[in-house]
Amino acid sequence: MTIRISRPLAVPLATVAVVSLTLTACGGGTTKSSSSGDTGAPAASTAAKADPNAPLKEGLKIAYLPKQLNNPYTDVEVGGGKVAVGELKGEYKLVGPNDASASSQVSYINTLIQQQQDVIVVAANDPNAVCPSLNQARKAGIKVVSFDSDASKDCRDAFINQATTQGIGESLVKMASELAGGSGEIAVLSATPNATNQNSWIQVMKTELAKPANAKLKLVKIAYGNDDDQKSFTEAQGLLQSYPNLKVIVSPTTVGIAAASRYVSASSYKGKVAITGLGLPNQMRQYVKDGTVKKFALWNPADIGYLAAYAGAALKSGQITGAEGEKFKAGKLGEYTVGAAGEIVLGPPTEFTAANIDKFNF
Ligand code: RAM
Repeated sequence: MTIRISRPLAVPLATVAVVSLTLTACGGGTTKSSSSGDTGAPAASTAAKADPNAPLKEGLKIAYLPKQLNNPYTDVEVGGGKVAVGELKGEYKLVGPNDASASSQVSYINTLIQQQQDVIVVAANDPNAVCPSLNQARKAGIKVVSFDSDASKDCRDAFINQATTQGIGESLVKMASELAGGSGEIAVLSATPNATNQNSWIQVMKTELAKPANAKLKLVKIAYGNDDDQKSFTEAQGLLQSYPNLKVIVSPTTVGIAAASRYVSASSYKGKVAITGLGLPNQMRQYVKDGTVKKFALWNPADIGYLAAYAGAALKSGQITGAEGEKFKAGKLGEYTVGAAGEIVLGPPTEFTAANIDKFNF
């Protein structure tokens, strides 16, 4: 399958030279929802015609609904959104639950509809649970942009993906393989069992692990820390106790990787079991410095929030409808092109090691 990967014109992830992971430009796409069913989707927005020259509307009410509020990743993400909404001369709003459980976001969406927001930017805790209310919002004229964790594509206008799903899954396996020396037991410490983003990355990981090149790597368990620090800590401990031959814990969540690193750094497993995955450099710095963690990856979460605001404003202003091939400008990030199924890809992730981590501050 070939998809169009949107290429920003000028998008350094940081102002310094960094080692970017090599990503393939195939596959990826949006995540699959198990049963989208009849989601009450309004008539396809693509029926409307995009006018790339339409002026960007000012004063737009742009509301952010991340997976959960008490997560340092969320703070960085919506921080970028706030900056962009300011540039757009709009009204920024942030609401959200304190836990990332499947149905925790529905009541917030209903309130945002009543408040007549212009754009809802949402990181779905479950691709389908949010759908009926998101489609109510769309029927009321609100543009829905999913970011970070996609909603079913039947109930949003565009999806800001942090990097290609394929690329993230591949890089997770690549880092695990390097750390395991090409063979041995690995485990995944994920976020919640319903998270669209983690589940789609794990799906790619499984496909990668089934390839002959990875035949000696064995995925023994997928554990869920629910993006709760304490539960993630306990799950990491449980993995190490249950699997004495475990070589690597791969945690594709900033909450999980930080909790697992904290556990291992103070345990007898330090230096014996590797931790990798997706982490915030500021949370991971101490574990890289003390030798617990050799490498991990991420993108700049602030850029996702920033790009989502510009995509929402472009949708609400009629510059784009979410159809493949449409282009819009995203402030300092430059021009983006909408890919297949309304997906807009931020750019490649960055791999962090002791050699470059001090160049990043988020
Ligand atoms: C956690 C969340 C988020 C994910 C990052 C990598 O903070 O699960 O959705 O994108 O990790």
